[in-house]
Amino acid sequence: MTNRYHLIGNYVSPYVRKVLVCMELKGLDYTIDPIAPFVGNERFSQLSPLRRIPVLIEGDRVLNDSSVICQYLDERHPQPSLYPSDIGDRAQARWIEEYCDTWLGDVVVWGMFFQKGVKRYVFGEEPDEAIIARARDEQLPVALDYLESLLPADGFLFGEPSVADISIASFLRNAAFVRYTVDARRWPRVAALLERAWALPAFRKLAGLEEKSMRSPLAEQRKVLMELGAPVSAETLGTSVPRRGVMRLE
Ligand SMILES: N[C@@H](CCC(=O)N[C@@H](CS)C(=O)NCC(=O)O)C(=O)O
Repeated sequence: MTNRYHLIGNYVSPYVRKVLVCMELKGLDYTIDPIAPFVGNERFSQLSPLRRIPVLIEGDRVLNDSSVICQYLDERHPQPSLYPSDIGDRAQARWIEEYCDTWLGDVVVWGMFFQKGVKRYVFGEEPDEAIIARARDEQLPVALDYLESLLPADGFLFGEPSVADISIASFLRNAAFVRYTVDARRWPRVAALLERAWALPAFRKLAGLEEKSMRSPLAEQRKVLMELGAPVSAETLGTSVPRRGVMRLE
């Protein structure tokens, strides 16, 4: 039997992780084509006009953007709900998700993870140390101050884990990938939330696949992920030639 959902996107992407955690929390079956956006073929360009991951395929339906996908999955499969029931809390959760997708994405993904990982290992270029230092020493601390001011001392933001907690934990995983540890003395609530969120079975299950992906060249990732039991699809939209995305020059 074919799975209802097919996801295109690499395990190391925080946007893909958001969707995967939602699917795992909801117990949905899926297949995955774990490509990096940079190696997508022409078919990928058709499915993802901005050449970005994740893309969710459900039969003839193609959905782009992690927030759109998470909300769609939540509406299709309401239990457990990943959006707070109170309208005000729900708006707040969406804002935190948006803040992570945009600003934490800029700082953690483009300022740190792309520079230290993708740029060197995918494009064979030297990282820009000034961009990394600014992201790590100036921009991320301000973002962590802001998150610290929002977070509760215990539990999750709105009781049960919501898309807001998932977003924070997904993006800060990428900071951990480049060996950044949130200082628990300076940001105790952020550090504790990360510990709680990353301990959820959904995050734990993905962590093994992320770590293996990080340690394997793109060309070998499908094979090693299959060996680990990941639901990798038989077909891929990946090529062996990385190219720059549509949206960014850096
Ligand atoms: N707003 C989008 C952003 C997705 C995104 O930027 N994904 C990154 C992967 S970490 C990507 O595909 N980047 C390629 C590019 O921008 O060229 C979402 O939430 O899905």
